Amino acid sequence: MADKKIWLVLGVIIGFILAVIYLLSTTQGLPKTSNKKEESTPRPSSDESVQLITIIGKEYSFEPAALTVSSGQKVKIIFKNQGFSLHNLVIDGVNVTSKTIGPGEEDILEFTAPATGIYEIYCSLGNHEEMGMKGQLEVR
Ligand SMILES: [Cu+2]
Repeated sequence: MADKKIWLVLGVIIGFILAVIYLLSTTQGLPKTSNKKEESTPRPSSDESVQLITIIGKEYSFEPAALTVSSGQKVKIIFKNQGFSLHNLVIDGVNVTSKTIGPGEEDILEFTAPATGIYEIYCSLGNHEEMGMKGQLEVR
């Protein structure tokens, strides 16, 4: 009697596991073929097209001070403060402003390059811009 029960329970468990495996393989298999094309097109193109730029800010400069990007390009700027006081990075006309960060800190700015032209970059704190914390973003 006890043996029969164990086999019955085992049979139910094995049947359940097989059913789950079957369901998983069919549910994964079906959308895989339909999603593949949608997923594979945007992923590589968005990753490839991001232009990564690192800008070092300190007293009183940006390095590099001249940037060139293409209009419509996705741009990711890693702004690092390697000075000894607070700094930030503002790009005029692009609506891009970093956080004000302390020495050793960094902030990441992401935006899509606007229409062609030259956009001023500066630090908006104190007289840092006058002292030389400025640069230019050229959009071609
Ligand atoms: Cu500054």
